[in-house]
Amino acid sequence: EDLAKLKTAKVIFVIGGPGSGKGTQCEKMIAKYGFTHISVGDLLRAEVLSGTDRGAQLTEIMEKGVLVPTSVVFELLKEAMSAKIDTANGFIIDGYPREVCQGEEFEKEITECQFALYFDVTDETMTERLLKRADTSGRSDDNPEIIKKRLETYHKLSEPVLAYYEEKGKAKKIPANGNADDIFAEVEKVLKEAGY
Ligand code: B4P
Repeated sequence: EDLAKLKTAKVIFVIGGPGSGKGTQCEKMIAKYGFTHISVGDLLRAEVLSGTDRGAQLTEIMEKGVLVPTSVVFELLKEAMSAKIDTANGFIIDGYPREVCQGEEFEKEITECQFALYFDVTDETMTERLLKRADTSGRSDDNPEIIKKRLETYHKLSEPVLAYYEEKGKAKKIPANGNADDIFAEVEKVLKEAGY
């Protein structure tokens, strides 16, 4: 019954490497357009803090800079969407899909996304941003060794996700090495074209 409702959801995916500015741009989109934001990274960190068995296993995985099993991510995502479906005015799902199979599963079980926003940033810039955030984030994965690993994981598993949506004609690629306001101006153009 829940799944039937979810199938009616409007969904925009936000993808890009670690430190590509997903969270930052999502905040701006929520403020301007009133979308409902789901950050998969935040869901996973909340699960860790909740002290469940599922959470305990996640800490270890995230501190290795690798991806959490797709089945776990999908369950958390469905729970989070279900909790908000009655009030949601379109979802932006941030940090998903991070592997092609995640996108395929979502499409099969829930719905096709409207499009995937992709933030295109060099490894150097991503690394710089994450190291800067490390001063204040308290995130155990914001350290040089794990950042390197996260970038590797990203190139191997998440970059193919861009190609997957390009093939479907659904990728919206945004150059995102610059400052957050200039990047947001590009995001606004994409959303305007999409009718928002
Ligand atoms: P996430 O929480 O998604 O972490 P992230 O990739 O680092 O992105 P985040 O949104 O935090 O950073 P942002 O680029 O906005 O994932 C963490 C871990 O969770 C993964 O490694 C993985 O293990 C697991 N996980 C998450 N999703 C998963 C999935 N679908 N499947 C399996 N596992 C999953 O910003 C970074 C910094 O840059 C910030 O400090 C920001 O202020 C700064 N910044 C942003 N834009 C800037 C700009 N234009 N100029 C200067 N600085 C900027």
